Parts: sequence; C-alpha cells; structure tokens
Amino acid sequence: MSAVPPTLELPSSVELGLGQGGLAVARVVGPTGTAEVYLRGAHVTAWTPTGGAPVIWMSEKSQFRPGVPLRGGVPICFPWFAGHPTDATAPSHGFARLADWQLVEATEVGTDVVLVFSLTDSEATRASAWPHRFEARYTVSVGAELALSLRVTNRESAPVTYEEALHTYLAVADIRQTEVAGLEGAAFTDRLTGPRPAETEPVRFAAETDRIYQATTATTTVTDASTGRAITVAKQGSASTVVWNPWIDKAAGMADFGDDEYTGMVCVETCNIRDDAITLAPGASHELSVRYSIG
Ligand code: TA6
Repeated sequence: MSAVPPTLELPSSVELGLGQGGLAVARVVGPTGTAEVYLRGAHVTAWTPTGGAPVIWMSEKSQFRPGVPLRGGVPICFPWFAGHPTDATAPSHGFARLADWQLVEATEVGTDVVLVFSLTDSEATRASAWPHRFEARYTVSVGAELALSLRVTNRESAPVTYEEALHTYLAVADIRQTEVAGLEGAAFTDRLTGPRPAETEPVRFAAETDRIYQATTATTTVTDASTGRAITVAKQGSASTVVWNPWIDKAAGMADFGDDEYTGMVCVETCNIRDDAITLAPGASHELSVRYSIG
C-alpha cells in the first residue's frame, strides 16, 4: 500500500518528501505553527508554535532505519505498552511505531493544518502477538496548539483488549528546574520500586523517574523554571499518565540517546495501560486525545 493515496490533494501548507534515512515525511508550515510527521509510525518529530520555541524533543542520536523506533517525538505505543506480557520477542511498546501508516487526509481548518493517518491490520500484524483486525486513525492538528487523537476500531467479531500511549517527549531547558503538576493526589506505580502513595507536590526530577499513574484524567502542566515556559497537556479518553526521564545511567545505556540529553527532555505520556487497558466490542471504537498548549 502506498504511503499516500494517489488522489490525495495536499494544501500548500503541507509538503511530502524524504527525511532522515530516506523515510517519508510530511512537513507542515501553517500560519500558526510548523510540524514534521514521519509516515513510519505516524511519528510527530517536531512541533513549534509560530513565534515560539520547539516543544517536541528529538534525540540527536535517533536512528532512522527499518525496525528501529525513532528516539523522541511522539511514538504511538499500540497495541501493548512496554514489554509484551507473554511474548518476550515482541517489540517494546507494540508494532504501531514501527509500521508504515498511510496519510489519508490533509486539510486546512481555520489557522490549523490537519493531517489524518490510517493503519489497519496487515499480514505482519496478524502474525504478531496481537493478531486482531482493527483500524487506527490518527489525527494531527498543527497550529498555535498541537492536538493529537488516536481512534481505534475493533474490526473483529469478538471483543479485543489493547493498551495505548502517546509517548510524548517534551523539550525543557533544564530537567532539574522542571516540574510536572496536576498529578498530586494520584497514586502511582514507580516502575523501579513498585506501588507508591499519592504525593502532595508536583513531580520533580533528581534521579531516573518512571511512573505510571492510573485512573487519572487530570490535565498536567510541565513548567521549566529556567525559562519560565509552561506546557499544558490536556487529555480526553485517557485514564493513565506516564512520567519518564531516564537520567544519567539509563541515558548512557541507550545507543540512540546522548549521554547528556536527559537534561533537555521529559516524557509526559497520555495512555490507557495496565488496569486502564481498553476493551472494545465488535465494531466499537475508542478515541484517546491530547492537546498541547503553551502558557
Ligand atoms: O514510558 C516509559 C518507558 O516505558 C520507560 O520504561 C522506557 O523504557 C521508555 O518507555 C522508552 O522505551 P523504548 O522502548 O522507547 O526504549
């Protein structure tokens, strides 16, 4: 299946070309914001509101080759999160970020530029650890705000269950002066040390941080005191939030991540994972969405 239907007309604000590694990329230059989305994984790798600084972080060491996920941006984790529960050979965070999505719509809506990507089951996905028939539609709206929505439809004749996450890497100037507010009062699982009680303070960073918050629909705000920038993350259809920074040792252990790059990023992920996994009846759909704005 080609990356773009031959009949798809692109507005002048959207250009399709080849990016790093020769991968197909859609570049958006709209009146109120610019962005870049690789068709491999429908992976947003850049968003900058006009007049502002880049909001989405990418590693300088990200690889752009088949079978290797991009490091940074907004990986789509689907249909499982992290390691597969029973198949150790299955790729971390599922197959969606490694798959070639199709760009099926590109329109201008007011001052926003809206791209829609589609992924359906294939021979490869049906042979995977999650062999179900499905359709996923991913909408990327680029403007003064960035809005993302993932709509999954069950094309099976039986219920299916899946996990999902928009695993967003946000750019900060200094992680040590950054805090994530909005999750106070929500219990979480620290993936390093286990279940932890709710906290009364925003999340601050002084070591590897890898937390899963469940049963929370809270809006979060990422504030970087070193620049004064606040990024608001408002979500819908999502009951889990993950907060991640690899810190020193984990950063050093990743080939596609610079040793010092942990100081310039934080992941605040919009998810439905673990107890919040989604079960869809035959023909049913679920939509997870998130909106990033600069305050
Ligand atoms: O979302 C946090 C996390 O699950 C971390 O545990 C860390 O592994 C990160 O994702 C990156 O995963 P990746 O498979 O992209 O290396």
